[in-house]
Amino acid sequence: MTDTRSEFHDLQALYLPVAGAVLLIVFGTTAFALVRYRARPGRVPRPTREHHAREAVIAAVIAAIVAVLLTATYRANDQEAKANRAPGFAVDVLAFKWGWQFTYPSLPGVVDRSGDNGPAVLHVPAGRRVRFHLTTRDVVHAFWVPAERFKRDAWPDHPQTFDLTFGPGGAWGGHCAQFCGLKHADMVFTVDAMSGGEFRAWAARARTGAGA
Ligand SMILES: [Cu+2]
Repeated sequence: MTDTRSEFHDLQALYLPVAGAVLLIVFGTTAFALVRYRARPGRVPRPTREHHAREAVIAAVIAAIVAVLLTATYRANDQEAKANRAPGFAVDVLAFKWGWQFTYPSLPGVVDRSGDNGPAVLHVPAGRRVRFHLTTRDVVHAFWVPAERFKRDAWPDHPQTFDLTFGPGGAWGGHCAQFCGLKHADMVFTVDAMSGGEFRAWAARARTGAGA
């Protein structure tokens, strides 16, 4: 999966009407019962009766809705976790207390790291599939880009592989999403998604800088 935004947008479009309908039914029947069956002088409540057939139908309908939601959710999660067979531009992400390091296997020597110059910048080509390898040097962190609707834990001994595609020309914020100690809140980075030409120019500059 590369575009996690569309995947989860579709999922939200399924959940929202169901949640809305449940809200209307619950609040509606409660309000109706409050008004219609409120206590009045001289009124005696009718004894309740069992409605086995009706209750069985309602249970079946609820079970069917849950089954649809579960299937759609697992399918979206599965799509998100699946790395494409053809890896795109590769980035190795190393999380550490308390920063990020981005290296690029196709650009040897080029390193973007959090440090004195501020948060690390992750450079990626826009509109192209980017293959990530994510791990951590110390404790568990999490790679989170809210604009991509993507979050993944970083484990010390279990590197994670996933694909993402970033929209054209933009800079987005990224955070560590797993409380990891004193400076957890400072563990941020920026994603700089550049168009093809811009990206090639950056790669050429970065490579020259790395060689120097
Ligand atoms: Cu962290």
